[in-house]
Amino acid sequence: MQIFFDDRQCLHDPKRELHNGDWTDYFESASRARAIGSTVGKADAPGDFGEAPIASVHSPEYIQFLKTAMTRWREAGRSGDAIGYVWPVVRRRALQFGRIDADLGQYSMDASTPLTEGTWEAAYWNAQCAIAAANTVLSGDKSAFALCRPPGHHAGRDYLGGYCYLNNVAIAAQHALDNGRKRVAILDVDYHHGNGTQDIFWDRGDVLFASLHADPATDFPFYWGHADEQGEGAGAGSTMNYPLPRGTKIAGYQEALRKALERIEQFKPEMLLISFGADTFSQDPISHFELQAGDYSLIGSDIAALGLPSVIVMEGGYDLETLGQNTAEFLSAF
Ligand code: SP5
Ligand code: ZN
Repeated sequence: MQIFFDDRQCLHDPKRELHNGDWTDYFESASRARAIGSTVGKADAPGDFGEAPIASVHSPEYIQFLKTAMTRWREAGRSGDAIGYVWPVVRRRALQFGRIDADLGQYSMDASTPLTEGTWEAAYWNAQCAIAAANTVLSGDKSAFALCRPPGHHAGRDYLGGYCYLNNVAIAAQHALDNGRKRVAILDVDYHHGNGTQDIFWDRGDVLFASLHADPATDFPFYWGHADEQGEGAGAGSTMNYPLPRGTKIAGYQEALRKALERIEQFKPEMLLISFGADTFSQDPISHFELQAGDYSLIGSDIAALGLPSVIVMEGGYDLETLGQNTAEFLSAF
């Protein structure tokens, strides 16, 4: 399986985040990429597909914000990473500000996703990896892996959050649709709900979004991922949410996975894109499922049994000791 990674993805390197009310080292570190890279085998740098595939998912204002936020932050006299501290609750109005703090709130959904000097460049090459992986499968390979980091599934059309800036899996899915595919499915098996991906394809009938995740009644991102969220308009019924309780083990996980896979089969997609997070692992420092080593090959096999051309995109997973092994195990099923 071809694997895509670009060293520039490590230019994004926030120092710390707010965790349970205190500052802690940033969980989504560049070391994650190295941990995964050391177990999954040789990776290739992606080609440069340009900004157009990114702009077909994200708004021009948001892309401009990502590119310029750090310069504006410095111009405002700030040291350290750029983090918002005030939000337009329920997006009151589309006001235009010149003030960086106001824009940080306008274009983000949480305070745990700082911008650093290298964030745009890292996010850009990160997205190129996802596009390259999709392109490889469009060209006939059975599967490909985008070693994305920072992750993407919490980022919406015009907002960042949950360690995510550009929605890599959504960009790859849209790239497939813009290159001749009529219907694609996205299966999200990160511990957290993929709110950004859901928002992006909410009213779209050509993309099925199915997600298994910790019940948002107890876990981030709280405001998305409940079972009754099923899409609207042309997308009514094309969003499927399978919230699972904390403590979920492989048996309960596979039961929900079977339902999601049945739904995907009914949809008859031409391509499957998988948002893979290893933060479902029992030892993950910010998550609460009970999956064990060995379970990832079972989950991978269940998904691979669909026999669909598959693009696997890396999302979360924060236990550096086991992240590489669990990811390699999942990939080996494809
Ligand atoms: C891609 C991805 O996995 N993003 C996750 C973002 C989660 N950010 C906030 C997590 C807050 C976790 N607090 C957990 C307390 C556990 N005792
Ligand atoms: Zn996650």
